[in-house]
Amino acid sequence: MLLSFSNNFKNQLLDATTNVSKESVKPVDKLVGGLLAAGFNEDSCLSRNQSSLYRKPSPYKPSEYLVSKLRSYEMLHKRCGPGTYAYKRAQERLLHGDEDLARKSNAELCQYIVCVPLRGLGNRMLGLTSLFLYALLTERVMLVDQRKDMSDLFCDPFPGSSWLLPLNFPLTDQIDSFNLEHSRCYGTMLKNHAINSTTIPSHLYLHLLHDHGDYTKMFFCEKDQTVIRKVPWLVVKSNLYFVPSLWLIPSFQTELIKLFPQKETVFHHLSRYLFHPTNQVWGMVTSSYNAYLARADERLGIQVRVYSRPAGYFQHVMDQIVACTQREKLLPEAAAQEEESQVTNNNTSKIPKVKVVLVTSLHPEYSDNLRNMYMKRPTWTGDIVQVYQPSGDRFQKVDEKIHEQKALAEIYLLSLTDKLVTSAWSTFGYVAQGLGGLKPWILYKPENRTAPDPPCVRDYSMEPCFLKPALYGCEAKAEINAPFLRHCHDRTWGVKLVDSQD
Ligand SMILES: Nc1nc2c(ncn2[C@@H]2O[C@H](COP(=O)(O)OP(=O)(O)OP(=O)(O)O)[C@@H](O)[C@H]2O)c(=O)[nH]1
Ligand SMILES: [Mg+2]
Repeated sequence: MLLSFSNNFKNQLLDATTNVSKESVKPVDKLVGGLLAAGFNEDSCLSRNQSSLYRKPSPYKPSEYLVSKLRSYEMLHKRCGPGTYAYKRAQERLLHGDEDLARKSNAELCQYIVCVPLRGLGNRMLGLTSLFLYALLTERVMLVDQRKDMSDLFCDPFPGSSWLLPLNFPLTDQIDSFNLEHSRCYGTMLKNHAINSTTIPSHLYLHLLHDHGDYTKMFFCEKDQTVIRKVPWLVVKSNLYFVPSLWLIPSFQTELIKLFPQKETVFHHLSRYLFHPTNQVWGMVTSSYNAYLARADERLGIQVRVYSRPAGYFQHVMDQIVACTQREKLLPEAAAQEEESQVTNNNTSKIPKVKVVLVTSLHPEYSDNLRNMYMKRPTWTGDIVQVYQPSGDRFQKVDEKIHEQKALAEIYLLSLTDKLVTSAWSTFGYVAQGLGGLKPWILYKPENRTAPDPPCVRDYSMEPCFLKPALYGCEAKAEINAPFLRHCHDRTWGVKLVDSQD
């Protein structure tokens, strides 16, 4: 049985990669319901076309309006992206900055958003997705700081043009010095009365990081947006999923409702549109999948993030994982030694199911212990539990290429499971659940080194949590009361988008 599943899987892969169509093989929706554009060179980014072979089709369809908006965005990016005449002109304007920009209409000029996603892969992916949605809403071209490992991790998502910010971008040397106090930071300019609707700078720095100050929060106000809209170049550092606050800006809300009639699908669709692992990362995903996950009857992902300092293996976290997976019936109970013969007699006539558990963590001990538990003792249901952890690097090395490639491969693998357990507060888990279209069971954050009771809770949505919501004295102050926002299970002061409050 295991062999035939594996062979069938390989055949499907072969058919899809060689474009051979056979009646026996279901057609594969390579373009993800129209979300992805056709016309890419398949070999340069295998994940783009092969992902649909590894994923179940998403039950959530992108709206036609979103699809057409993405196609228009791609045209804009092609017209204004690196290497174009428009880009050269915009760069000159940035260097010389002597035009009266306030009098030029947006349509005449290409406008840009330079994304500097920061620290931690999950954080970066959430920041990028939020900024891309902002770019879509404001018709800006999004270019991404490539000095770290962007091109080692992700393929270009837009056809015929690069999303990487050219290395000779005139402000490259200044990017690292941009912070809350910088004279070009939006908050600082507001404080100094250095910006208003008639004094428009050629570029502006936006600090949308976890430590955003009160003035930064004005970014989410309608009247501030009318000023920011006129600035040709925005440089933004972000590590947050700030999409819920965009929803509170009235002029964006109308458009957002058309783009996403199902509010809980924003990250799901945009992440599947944007993030295509490079061939090197895809090799890691497919080799793990084919070796460990393809043959399973059921796949459970468990993402273990430990925040205590120092981090590492803790018995209370292990107990919490076992308690959650058993209480929620995600894994069968293992029998005690004296019960073994009883269990064996009970299950003689049953064909056992193979449940594969994919554990991701910086610490290998969690999967080691879970594996030992199921290796030593039979399960009450007779099912076989196999535990696999692709890596356990122990320490976070956020700027190391291979480390981050492994992290991306693991996020991707988690997104291919049937059911998912994640850790509270972890953006790593948020990305996996969103990509996978999975409502996870969240392991509550342990306090005082004890396993919480209950150990976990089923989330109400697959959307990521906005962990540090921006509230201020404009429209955004109504944030918590908006019918489409709800506090997160894993962080009471965080918010996320929902379709209904139930
Ligand atoms: N390979 C791998 N790396 C991990 C894992 N958990 C954390 N990391 C590393 O640690 C970083 C964690 O940053 P994020 O992806 O933002 O995840 P997070 O859980 O929100 O962590 P913080 O942002 O630091 O609070 C990743 O970029 C990885 O380098 C894991 O399970 N596997
Ligand atoms: Mg994070």
